[in-house]
Order: sequence, then C-alpha cells, then structure tokens
Amino acid sequence: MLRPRDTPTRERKPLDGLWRFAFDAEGAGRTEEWWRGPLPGALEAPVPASYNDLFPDPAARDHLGDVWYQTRVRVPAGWRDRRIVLRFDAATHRAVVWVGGARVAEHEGGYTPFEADITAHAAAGDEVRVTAVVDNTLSWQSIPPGVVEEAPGGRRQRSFHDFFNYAGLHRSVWLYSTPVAHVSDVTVVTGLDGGRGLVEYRVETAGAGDVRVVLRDAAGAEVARAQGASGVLEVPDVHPWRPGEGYLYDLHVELTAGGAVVDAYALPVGIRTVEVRGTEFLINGEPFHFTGFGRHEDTPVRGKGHDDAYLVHDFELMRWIGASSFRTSHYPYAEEVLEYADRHGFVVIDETAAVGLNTGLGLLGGEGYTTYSEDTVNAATREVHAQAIRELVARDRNHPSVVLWSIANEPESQTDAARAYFEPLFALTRELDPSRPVGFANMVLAPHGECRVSELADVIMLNRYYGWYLHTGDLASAEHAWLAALEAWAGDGKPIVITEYGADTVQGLHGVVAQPWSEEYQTAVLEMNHRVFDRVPAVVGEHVWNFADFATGPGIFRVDGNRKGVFTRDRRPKAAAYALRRRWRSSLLETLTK
Ligand code: BDP
Repeated sequence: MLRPRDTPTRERKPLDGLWRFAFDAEGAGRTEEWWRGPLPGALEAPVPASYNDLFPDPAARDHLGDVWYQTRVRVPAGWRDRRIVLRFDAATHRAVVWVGGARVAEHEGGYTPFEADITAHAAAGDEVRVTAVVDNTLSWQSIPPGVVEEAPGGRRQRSFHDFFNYAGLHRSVWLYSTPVAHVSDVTVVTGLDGGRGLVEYRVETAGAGDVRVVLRDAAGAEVARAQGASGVLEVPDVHPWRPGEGYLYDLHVELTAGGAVVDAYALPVGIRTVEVRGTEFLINGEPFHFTGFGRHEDTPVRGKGHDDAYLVHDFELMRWIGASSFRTSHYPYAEEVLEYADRHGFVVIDETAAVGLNTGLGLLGGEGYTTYSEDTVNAATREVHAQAIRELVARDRNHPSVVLWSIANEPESQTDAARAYFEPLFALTRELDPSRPVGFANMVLAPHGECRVSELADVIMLNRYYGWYLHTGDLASAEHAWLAALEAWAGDGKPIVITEYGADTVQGLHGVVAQPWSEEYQTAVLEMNHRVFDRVPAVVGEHVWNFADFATGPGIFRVDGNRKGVFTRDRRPKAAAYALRRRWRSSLLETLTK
C-alpha cells in the first residue's frame, strides 16, 4: 500500500491534532449511531496517541471495548474532480469509520494502515465529519490474541504478552487526493551484479494510461529510465544502500495519457541484496552482524502514539551506542520509523503482531488454556494472522532497511499443532516476498530438538534469559548451560540471531557484589552472554531486550513496567549502556575500517 505523498499530481492533508473523544464501554454508540452527530460528552484526545494514560482515571487506563474519535475537516476547494482518500496509519486494534452518515471503512489489526475512497461522500470545499469507533478487545481470533473474562468488578482483558495493551489512534490520519486514473501500487526488488545495480519494478494502476519510470540518484540526476508497467532498470556504478549508510535513489513513476502526465508518484529505493548462506547473513554479499535491540513503541503519556521527537532521539541513542539494527518487537512500527531506518542505514527485523500464541507461561495469563484448539487459536485465527502477514509485506516490502520477516514472537512451537499452524504461514510469507528470509522468535519452552517450527525458518531467532529467568544470580552456571544450548542450535547450520537477552534492572540500584536488579548485574549478564556468543560462530546477531523500560500490565514480576531497558523509559542510560557502547562501537569501527 502506497504511503500518501505530495507530488505534482497529489496532495495530502494531515488530520492530526485534538479530536472529540468518548469512552463507550457499554457499546451504546453503535446502536445509538453516534456518527450521525457530535459525540456525547466533552472529552478530547490527541491523534496520534494512546488514550489510556491521558486521563487520571483507572477506568480510562483499563478501558475495555469501544472508544469514539471524531473530527471535522474541510476538503480543499482545489480537489474538485479528484479522487479523495481517507487513510488511517493505524487504529488499535480494530475500527469502523464513517464520513458523515456513510460507513466507509472497517479494519482488523492494530498496527497496519487502511484507507477508503470517500469521493462519493466528500465534495471539494465541503466540511465533513469523520467518526471512528476503535475497539481494543483481544480474543482468540485476534492478533495478538487474548480472552475477556467476567470478573466481580466487570469484564477484564487477559492477554498473553508482556506489554501494556495501549489502544487508540496511534498514528497519523490523512486526507489525500489523487487523480481519478492513478498509480495504485509500486513494488521494487533490487539486485547487485558487480558494480551494476538492478531494480526490478512493477507498477499497478487504476484507469487507462501508459507507465514510465525514471530512477534518479540522491543528487537528482537521472541514472535509468524505462517504459511499461514492469521491467528491470540497470544502474551503472551503483551506490548501494548498506548498513550504516542509507543511500537512496528515487523511483519517479508516471502514469501518462496521450503524452501528458496523469499521475506522478516517487518511491525511495535503496539498492541492496540480502541472502542467507550457510551460517552467514549477507547484506550486499558481505557478512552482517546484528547489534541492537528489541524495542517497543512506548513513551510516557502518549503510550504507543507515534512521536517524531522520540523517533529521532531513539535512533540517535542507537547510533550513540553502536546499534546497527533492531527488531520491531512485537508489531509493525509506524512507517516513519522504517523510513528513518532507510535513510540512516539501520537494519530492521520486521515483526507481525503475532505475540502470545502461547498459553504455556502461567505468569503471563495462559494458565488453564490450550494454545491451539478449536476453541482457542484455531483456523480462523490463522486466517487473521495470514492477513496480518499480507498487510505487513504489502506495507513494508519496498524498505531496504527491512532484511528479515519475523512472523511471530515466542509462539508455542514444540507441538504438532504448532507445526501445522505455522507451515502455511511460512509458505505464504515466502510467496508474498521471495526476496527476504523468514523467521520467528523462539522461546525457551521449545528448546533445540523439541521445537517443531524452527526447521521452517531461514534464520534461527532465539529469546533467552540465561542469568535472569534461568540460573538467576548464578552466572557461572548460566554461562555453562547457555553455551551448551547454543552449540546445539548451531548444529543446524543456520545463522542465529539472539533476538532477546537481558535482565530487569532498577536504575540507581548498585552493589559492589552484582545482585539481580542492580545496574552491575545487568552489565554482568550482558557480558556473560557476549562471552557465549563470541564462542559460537553461527551467532550473527545480538539484540538486547530491551532498548528502554516499557509499560506492562500489573504483575508481581513487574515494577512499574518491564525494567530490562538499557535506557530508562525517559531514555537515561543505565550502566549497561556504556558496556554495550564499548563492545558495539569497537566492532562497528572494525567493520568500517575493514
Ligand atoms: C520474552 C518476550 C518479551 C518479554 C520478555 C521479558 O518476548 O515480550 O517482555 O520475555 O520477560 O518472553 O522481559
């Protein structure tokens, strides 16, 4: 799905800002048709933001069910005879949208965009009312899954993942216009052949016309052109996109009729290759080592709402510490994040929101349930999961920063049912994008020899907490056990990325003898892990859990959220940040001076 852009033939208008807002736990709005007039009450909420932490009220934070957002927008007078589109970058976890009295869109899944052609309901120059109802309920048939239980205090959401169930309009909302005949999609796959770059492109259009494309370098100079809706562009003396240097070309796509330009769109293109060969992960034919983090979209007050200040700050902290990469744990991140990664040469493992397909961890709420069954995660869930994969690939396949798809985090993967569930999803991902490897983050309950899903993956991705959940406080035993476990995985002959390792740490807690929860212990756990990784050549990456402390639901093993951040929630470094910086910046220097 194309991101809205201003081009010579297109215009966009962000609808961000304060919207009218209403809680509707009883679901009255759908029967009373609240979209037909101003929302009841006087609340307002910012877009983009989660609504949970805005109001000093437990009912707001723990709200379950519908909330309503509403705004009025004037369609620019110049948009006469044009196609008018309303686009939501995300509505968590599902939404229905009305323009005036007309229902125009409905979408399932909280982290991918959706849009509606509203030309019939919005005339140029008119002011229209946009209303969205957003539902945060998780069920066995949602991704991520959850279950609602009746409790004495009312309905409560149980989920099987370790982050707060923030909800609302987390990303921008746009009104944009295109010509009636328009470019509807563009796909690029890039290659390198010696000093020559290859850009295989495919353009989809709505309406008649011819397609022509021109590729321009970062200085705007034309380097290749072609006619036709698909083809291969050759770029002599190519300047590849590579980790640490996000060099981008621009593919200018034009739809023409009788020689005149009907629609124009420009797509940034980074020319690079990705390949798994033996135990190596190659970018542009060279072994790549992932350093960095599993992260969250999580900040005080705005929750999972996208924020450009945190975007820049977080990337600059990653650069400071020497991180080459990160995983979009545990859902697709805002498109602004991937665009920034593209421009600045960060490498991304792109993950679906399939987190918590696992009832094996009692502490996370799974007790008493079977993961895969007719009544829990079933064929309908798998179809929702498949759709989440389709939408992720459709949104992100043109980003050079994205090098690996992660189709789930820590699912139950040690059973026959798991194997049957995942086999078609791996096949689907490869069919949608044959150019990138596919994996999932494996958890400790599915160790080597028992996991039935890892053999489907191109890259082994392991989340392991030796020294924290395992052998707590006994790093010698942890090191011994971890090395043995990792060597078993290395025997599979695939590259291994450690997608999670770390320890909860309260900033400011110190001890001469490193004890769990202290800053010294976090550093010691990371250093123990690094000694193990450095002895196993198949390990091609290390992502600490987590970049920063983040909000979770209440729990006896969480103190004001998950504290495994190397930075606090307000992005101050814990001692471990300096240890990582020493390790990662020296390996970065080695790579750059090689
Ligand atoms: C892993 C999960 C991650 C958790 C982490 C932890 O993938 O979401 O936050 O453990 O326990 O199981 O800190």
